[in-house]
Amino acid sequence: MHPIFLTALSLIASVVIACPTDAASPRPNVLFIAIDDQNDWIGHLGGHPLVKTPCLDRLAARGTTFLNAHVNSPLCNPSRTSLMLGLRPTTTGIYGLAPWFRTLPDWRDRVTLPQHFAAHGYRTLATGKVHHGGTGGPMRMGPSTPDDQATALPPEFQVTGRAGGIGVKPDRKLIPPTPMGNHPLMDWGLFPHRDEEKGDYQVASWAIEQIQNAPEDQPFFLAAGFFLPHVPCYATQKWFDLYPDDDSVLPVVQVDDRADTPRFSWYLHWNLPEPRLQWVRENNQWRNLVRSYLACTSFVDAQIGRILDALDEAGLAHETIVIVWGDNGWHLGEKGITGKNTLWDRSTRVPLIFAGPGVHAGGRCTQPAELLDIYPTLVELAGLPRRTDLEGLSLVPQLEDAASHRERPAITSHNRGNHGIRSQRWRYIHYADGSEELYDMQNDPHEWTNLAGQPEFDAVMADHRKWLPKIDKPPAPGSAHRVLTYDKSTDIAVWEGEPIRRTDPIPK
Ligand SMILES: [Ca+2]
Ligand SMILES: [Ca+2]
Repeated sequence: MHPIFLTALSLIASVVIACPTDAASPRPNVLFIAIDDQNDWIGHLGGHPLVKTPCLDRLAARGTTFLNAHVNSPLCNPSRTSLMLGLRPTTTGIYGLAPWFRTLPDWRDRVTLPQHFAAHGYRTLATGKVHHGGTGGPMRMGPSTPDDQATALPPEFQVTGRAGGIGVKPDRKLIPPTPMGNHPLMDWGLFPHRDEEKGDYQVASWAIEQIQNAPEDQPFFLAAGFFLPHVPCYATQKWFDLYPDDDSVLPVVQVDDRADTPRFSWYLHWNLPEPRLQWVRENNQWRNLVRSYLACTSFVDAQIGRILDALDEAGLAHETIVIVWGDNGWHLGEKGITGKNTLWDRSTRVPLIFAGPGVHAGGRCTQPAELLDIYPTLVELAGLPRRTDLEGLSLVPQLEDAASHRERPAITSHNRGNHGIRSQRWRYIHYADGSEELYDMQNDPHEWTNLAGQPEFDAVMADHRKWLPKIDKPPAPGSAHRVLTYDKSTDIAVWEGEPIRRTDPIPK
């Protein structure tokens, strides 16, 4: 056969071959799953030896999981804002539970991650806690007002479903009054109800309906945000029964662990509703809290499993990118506290799992990753136009080869001047008053021995200091709730409007 004819034939063949591929591989859907206050107590992350999360572990096995993924802020609103905007908290000045970023002129028109997908033909849907204020907007207690409508902006998502949240709850708190305000959310324990009465069950059900009824001619970006294991952690007997009712469930702690952490480390969680370890111990609540948290973790895992099963049953698993992330971790006694608002691994390390088209199956990445990386990663995976105004780095190299090197460490900021730098081996912390911590995560995974100040680690410290954010904005207008500022000239910190002096006793 004549060579030109052969070439023509092969061209035709390649066109013919290409056509069905294009038809069978439309732009991938995105299933975007958030878990609130979920630390690294996930089976395959190894954060707790007894935790049962079979659904997330199965997802990790069919995708790539990040074993060293960290939040950019250890608190709901700043963490989620950072992820959705693709900007560090130090760039926006959003560190507290307020403001909602749309109230700030700089970010009023910012195109968030789902809006970028919407702008490129995706149908965007959301249910539950995706932003700090649910599917969008500030946390509100009542119905919308005419003022809201007057300042109406394009919706964060085109379609919104069940609000989720706590769902059914007992008439009164199950645990004794907690110090530092006896906050109504600060509660946990065994509470009889049906799974279906929980907000998270309803969130999963709504997401499943959307998958089952997804239009065939338009890709979707479906966000489902789970509230648990955020407090209050109520669970029924069958979820409690997954865990032994003895002290084997307790995390290992060192009694005087805070002896070598700077006093300033307390300022980051100075006066909060979350009780200290001493209180949960003295009130016989430690095991109850740990089992409640574990039970709720398994409950959410099962709800995610329901959604993933629906995706399989709809035949969409091979054309849907699934991503699961947690917005911040939670201490359950480690470092003498419960709660978040710290720069240690228990507060910053979270699940981050990708699966689906373009993602290597069975990948386990130990390179540091940040939630900030999700925006550019999903944009690249879905083949959308890239943006040049994002501060994260695409994780696609690690999704193709988990060993692919990533130079940048994970950087977590909690209020201006306080930063945690997590590299593959080390955890370095710098506080606003200049005090520091350093941990060798390889030999001291519990971060028990602060190495800062030991001359043999000077080079490691210097190496990590290089990554401290160059932009470090003060709190944005309207900042409130868990906001800390510090004045070097007077050495006075201000926590939620109240001054803290060097000699003030640490609140219990
Ligand atoms: Ca949270
Ligand atoms: Ca220590």
